[in-house]
Amino acid sequence: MKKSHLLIAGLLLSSPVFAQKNYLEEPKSAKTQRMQWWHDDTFGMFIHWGLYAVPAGTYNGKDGGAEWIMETHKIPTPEYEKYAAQFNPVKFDAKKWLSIAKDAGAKYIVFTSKHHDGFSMWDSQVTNYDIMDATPFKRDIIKELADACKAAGIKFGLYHSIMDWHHPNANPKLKPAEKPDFAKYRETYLKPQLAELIKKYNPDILWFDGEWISEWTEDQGKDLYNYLRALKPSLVINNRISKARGGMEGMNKYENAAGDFGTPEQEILKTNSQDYWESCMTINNNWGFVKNDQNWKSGETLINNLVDVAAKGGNYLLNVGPTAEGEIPAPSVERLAEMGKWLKLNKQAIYGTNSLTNYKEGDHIRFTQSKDGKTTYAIFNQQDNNELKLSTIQPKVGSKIYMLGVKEPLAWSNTNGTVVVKLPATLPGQYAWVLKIQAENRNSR
Ligand code: FHN
Repeated sequence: MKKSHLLIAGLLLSSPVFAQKNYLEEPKSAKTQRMQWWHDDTFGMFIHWGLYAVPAGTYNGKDGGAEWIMETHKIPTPEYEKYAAQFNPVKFDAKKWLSIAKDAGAKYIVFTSKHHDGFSMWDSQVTNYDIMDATPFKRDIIKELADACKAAGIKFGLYHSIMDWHHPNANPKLKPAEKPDFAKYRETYLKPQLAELIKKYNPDILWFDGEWISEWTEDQGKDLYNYLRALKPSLVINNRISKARGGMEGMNKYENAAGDFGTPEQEILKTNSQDYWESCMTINNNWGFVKNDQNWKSGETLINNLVDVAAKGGNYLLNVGPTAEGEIPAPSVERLAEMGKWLKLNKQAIYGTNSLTNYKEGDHIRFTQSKDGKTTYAIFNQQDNNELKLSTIQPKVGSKIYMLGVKEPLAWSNTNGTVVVKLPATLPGQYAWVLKIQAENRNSR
């Protein structure tokens, strides 16, 4: 090819027209491949941590708000900024946090890089309102967490709020000299900070929030999605980069929205879904640390939630809110450890499984299926006189039925489609048990 043609080709290919790939037009097969690890991992640990851990839910003697305390008590920005000088989490130990996540059976974490209060939990080049410049702690928390994730073999995700109560061009309540210029915030602050996070810490997931503000639009979400995927094509990004989710139910209300998965919050879908989705939930009642919130869900409830979510084809993102000293509250650690103990025995029924069209039988039995479709897992949390009756699935004639955690196969019969499985006198572990059954069933995904 002549030099002149090479030059023209070079100019064309470097032009935005050719360079800008539209990741929103990604083929389904490519998305399935990109999302496979995320869907297989099923269980993640959410971490809400920032300046709001200092007041810990109480301001001027009044309770209310956690990570929302600035808004709840209408704390003026200069007043709220003072928490930065008090933020010195001397007990923070990223490796310890990751061992808690790993012991829980979590396969990824999602950490709040910047919540609505606008405080950056890393050494940002576009602001001094960050952990390195504004606090006595002066350690790059996000780098320590990213390194600990790598060492622990756990995927790393970052939560990032589009809404920003601190930035003069993002918070319409502030009266800067000129009218807030949201586009300026988006182009000279939001996007550069996200580019920093990707380039410095290489996250696997970006988890947006605060998209409900009137300044944010679906078109801006699409532009941001393409911008981020161009920086890291393998990124997995939630649907709160767009405007599509309908409130806390979390699933898209219209087609072709930006984002890869739905985000039900504090709730689980009522039925299974062929779309990617992740239910995020607190263990007590708050995302950020609240010293007076001792309303902890039981380990049994959390395990049953995980089973229900997995049977419906979703992921479960369970939150911890560390203290201002940098410690994950003991009641959270205890419950996460119970989940890890259960998963140690029953993990093959959760990780890397698919949802079934008939994902449940009654209120106390859920089903998942192996990827090859040959094995169905019946997960139950109630049984009568050491028997479990099933009619939704039909084991292969002559096949063996096992209980996870029990060596010997179990006796079973099938009379006109009613399968009765004889359970061991002593069941392994607690709260819920798994039968491994060779049964061919129609897969919902
Ligand atoms: O306003 C936030 C809230 O503080 C928390 O971060 C949750 C967790 O997803 N999301 C928003 C409420 O929907």
